[in-house]
Amino acid sequence: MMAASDPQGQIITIERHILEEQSSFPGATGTLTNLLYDIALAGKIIASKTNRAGLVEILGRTGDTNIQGEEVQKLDRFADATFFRMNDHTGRVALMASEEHADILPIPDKYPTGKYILLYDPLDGSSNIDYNICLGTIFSVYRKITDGRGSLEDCLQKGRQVVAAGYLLYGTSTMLVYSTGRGVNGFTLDPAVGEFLLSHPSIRFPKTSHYYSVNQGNERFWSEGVRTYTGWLQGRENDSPSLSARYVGSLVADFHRNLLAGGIFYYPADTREPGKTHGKLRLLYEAIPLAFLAEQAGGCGSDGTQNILDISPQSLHQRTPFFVGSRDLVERAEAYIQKLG
Ligand code: P6P
Repeated sequence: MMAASDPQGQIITIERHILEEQSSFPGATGTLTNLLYDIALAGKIIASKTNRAGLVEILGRTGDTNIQGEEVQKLDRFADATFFRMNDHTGRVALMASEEHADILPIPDKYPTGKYILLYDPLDGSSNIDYNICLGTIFSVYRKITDGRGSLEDCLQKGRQVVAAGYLLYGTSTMLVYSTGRGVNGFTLDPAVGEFLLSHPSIRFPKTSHYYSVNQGNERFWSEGVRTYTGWLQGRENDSPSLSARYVGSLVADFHRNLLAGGIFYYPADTREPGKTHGKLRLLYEAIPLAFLAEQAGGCGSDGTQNILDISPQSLHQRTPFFVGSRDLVERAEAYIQKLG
């Protein structure tokens, strides 16, 4: 639903929306507000490059591999550096952690630190860069819980402690979708004026779902419960929802479509190799922020047995099986896994 303006026809920019949200938080100092501004600006800068990724200076691989063992694209590195540099000097953040880096990212000593912790996947879906397919940035914000300039413990908080989370989607248009715990709102970048304008207020999963998103090329590695659940989604049972399959291979794009149209994304644990027994997706950088958003929109996120937001992270790059989307579909997946394994 496009609603870039309020009933009186005024244009609602993300700046105005964040400021108005701040006013509903007693005692808010404006630090989180400004941090969200900084994230929005980082998104605009990254978007300006993803929209021109076909040009030599930003396309292609760097020849390096990241902590995940994945090839680092020039655009990955650009997005990662942009997120860090937009936040390293502001005094709003005590510590950062990026899906692209093995360890936590302290604030340089020459800069002040603040009370928030920022975790981000700077460019999710980057294996799709060469094919001009949607990409995304995913972020989550926590309060610092330790003394001093922050430590790993600050990054390993449960998803229930998330203060704000969201994603940027670099698609046919650039969107910023975020929540501070008071519902989910979507903003579309108007490149003519360089502003994110409110286009999707108060997003909720529809009551009726339409899509399921999973890489069915991995089906032979799934448990019996997941295989049977997938058959249910496809219409093989009397009470099936008979959904259509949609799988982009960029988590943010798949999540966003299912959020607006109703559906579920899942990347189950698979038995292919020991490292993937726990699934492919990252708990801190992908599952927790999207599970937070899903819950704020009336859905939920699960690892197949428990709510993602209740998991105590043990390491920065911990992986997890991930089921996220319309609540009824996620809960049915849990039921099949509980019954059949
Ligand atoms: P597969 C991208 O690399 C990513 O992390 C997510 O964005 C996406 O949902 C998933 O991996 C795709 O993985 O194994 O289906 O290619």
